[in-house]
Amino acid sequence: MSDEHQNKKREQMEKYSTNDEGKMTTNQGQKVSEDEFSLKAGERGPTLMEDFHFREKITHFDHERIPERAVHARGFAAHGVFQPYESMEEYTDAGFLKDPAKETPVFVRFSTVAGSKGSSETVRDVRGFATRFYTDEGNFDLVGNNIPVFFIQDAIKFPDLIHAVKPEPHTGMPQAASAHDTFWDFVANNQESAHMVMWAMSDRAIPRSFRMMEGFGVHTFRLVNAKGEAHFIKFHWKPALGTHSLVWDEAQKLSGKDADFHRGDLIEAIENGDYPEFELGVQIIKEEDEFKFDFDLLDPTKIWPEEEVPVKIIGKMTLNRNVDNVFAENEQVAFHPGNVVKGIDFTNDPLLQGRLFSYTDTQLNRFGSANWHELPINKPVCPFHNNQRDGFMRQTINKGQVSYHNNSLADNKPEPAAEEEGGYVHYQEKIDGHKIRARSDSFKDHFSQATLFWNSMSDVEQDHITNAFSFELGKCQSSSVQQQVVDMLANISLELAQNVAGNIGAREPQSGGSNVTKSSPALSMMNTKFKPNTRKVAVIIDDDFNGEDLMSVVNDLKAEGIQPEFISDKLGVKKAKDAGEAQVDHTFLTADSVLFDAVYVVGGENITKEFFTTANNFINEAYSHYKPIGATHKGVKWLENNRIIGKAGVVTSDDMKEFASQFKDAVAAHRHWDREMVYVEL
Ligand code: HDE
Repeated sequence: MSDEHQNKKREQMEKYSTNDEGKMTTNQGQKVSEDEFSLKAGERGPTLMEDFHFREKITHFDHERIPERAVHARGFAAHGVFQPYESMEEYTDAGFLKDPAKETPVFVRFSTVAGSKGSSETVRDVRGFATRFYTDEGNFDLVGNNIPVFFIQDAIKFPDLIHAVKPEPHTGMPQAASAHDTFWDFVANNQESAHMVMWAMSDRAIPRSFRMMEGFGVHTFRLVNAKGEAHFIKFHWKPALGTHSLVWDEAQKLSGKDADFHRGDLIEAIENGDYPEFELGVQIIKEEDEFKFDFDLLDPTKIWPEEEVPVKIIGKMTLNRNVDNVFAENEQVAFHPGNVVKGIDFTNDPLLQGRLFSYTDTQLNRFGSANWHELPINKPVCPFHNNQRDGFMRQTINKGQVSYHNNSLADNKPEPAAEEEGGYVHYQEKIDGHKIRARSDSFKDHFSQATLFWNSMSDVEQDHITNAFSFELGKCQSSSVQQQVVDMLANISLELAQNVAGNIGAREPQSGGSNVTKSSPALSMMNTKFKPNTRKVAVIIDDDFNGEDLMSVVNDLKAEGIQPEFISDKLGVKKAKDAGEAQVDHTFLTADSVLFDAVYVVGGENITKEFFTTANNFINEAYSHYKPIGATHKGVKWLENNRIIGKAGVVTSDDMKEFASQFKDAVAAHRHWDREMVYVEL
């Protein structure tokens, strides 16, 4: 085992790992002499019941599947570490947040919500962002999403929401998509969803990469310090590479070209040593300020605008190791928002309260036993013991006679007090109320923050939201549902409602609108970080290119963390006209424009018509997705043919140094929205 990235969790998991090297045996340890033919009565005779090897192999296979997650079935995970920048002792007694020298192992699973386990990864959906911290004081699971609010305010509505968004029961369609009647019928008739659907229709719901998403704990939690003093907080993850998205047409095409696009991207980045990094931030509100805001802190359909309550960055998470086995780690991890450590506590957010029940229950269904905490990926790195015993698949051999409390025969008592012994003590919030099934009046404003979100978007982002609503509602069959949603949108923005109505043939609302004029610049992805690192550039190349110039550009791009890959008509080697050659990574058959962030057209001296036509489609598609396009040498001629020279994000130059520098900036910008499309003249 290499010592790189060694930590307590890894050491623990290594004990369960096997390389399956050596001679094959049955599960009982008998050496297997033959694994190709079952035992038969005669070469052409029936298989014999006594073939224990056959029976064992088939039986195990028959039972290999476990139920997929009810939601978030499609996901992928990685290991890493978290380290705080400073001690958060003032706010929390959580050990892993108090010592800046301490590295805590983490395991993160990213996911889509609606799709089944085998669905495409680039669909329009919320992304799960679940992080487990294996702290010395037990597991802390921050089970969040890449969108900071949720569709509903009370957990009792979760089954309704999920029934509405999952494939419709009478057809089993559509897979991994919200663009159908039942989802939008739910939204129109449960208008607390208004804020969240604005996010879900924005580009946040089609991330470029798991590495380029923000993460949010969504609910308000409490941090509690050693003195028992509490603060309300919200958790944030901020990606080092900034928050970036696909464009919708690209996302849809990617679903076909590479349904594993996001996991592939994560695996590759970690393999290349480009470890994804996320900074942990907290927004903090004093207990006595609970009622000072125009939203209720317990309402999970509300954000705390960053301009009003700044995000304090408190540490960094680095993902540095891929999983060894997808089932044992990715599938068997059982997150639970109720897994907290001392110093972190819940609030009365009714969505969070309901989640605290659901996650235990769902794991019982997935694993068929209460012993899932014994699975290697779920085991805390600190010792754990109590009087719980037995059950299906129990592995621990609890020695001794005592499995009850109180007792006098053993010393297995609870730790009495938080401060002295580290036992978890719940924050002693005073509660006084009537038993009642109701929504608090303070939860009833469903539209102000939806408008805040809309106001905060750039023109491009607003266009994308309008188009997304038009797409989703355009896919609905029921004109009543379409109209109900349009009428609902009028409460957020009349302009949005009217534009969507125009696109889908619904009646344009004439009144409505919002008097919210505030905006929150932090919500716009235009204000994120822009970096060239790990962006993939398709270098289109044929024989007789200028070798020296190409290498100069490629080296300069690589120095900026950009990843050039060579694309041509055939695999093999392409020869330069001067010195050098290039190994082709992909052909036009195996690669596609949507798999790259940018295109660099180098060309060659004597390309064929077929080559030119195929390459042209590649370039045009990248252009239509607003991607950076660069060209030197013969490539410049091609772009002239396409009439795209001089357009935004299109870089050409005779000077290779200057070209590489300008192209790098164009790549860092990611998309060039102010680019005009080239239309066919009528
Ligand atoms: Fe979940 N959610 N959820 N959820 N959730 C599950 O638990 C549930 C909610 C989230 O990668 C399930 O182990 C209820 C909000 C993530 O393994 C299930 C409610 C947020 C993941 C469940 C919510 C989330 C899940 C399915 C409403 C963001 C994937 C399998 C009260 C803060 C974790 C499982 C992973 C998974 C229930 C709402 C995030 C069924 C009842 C809000 C990231 O237990």
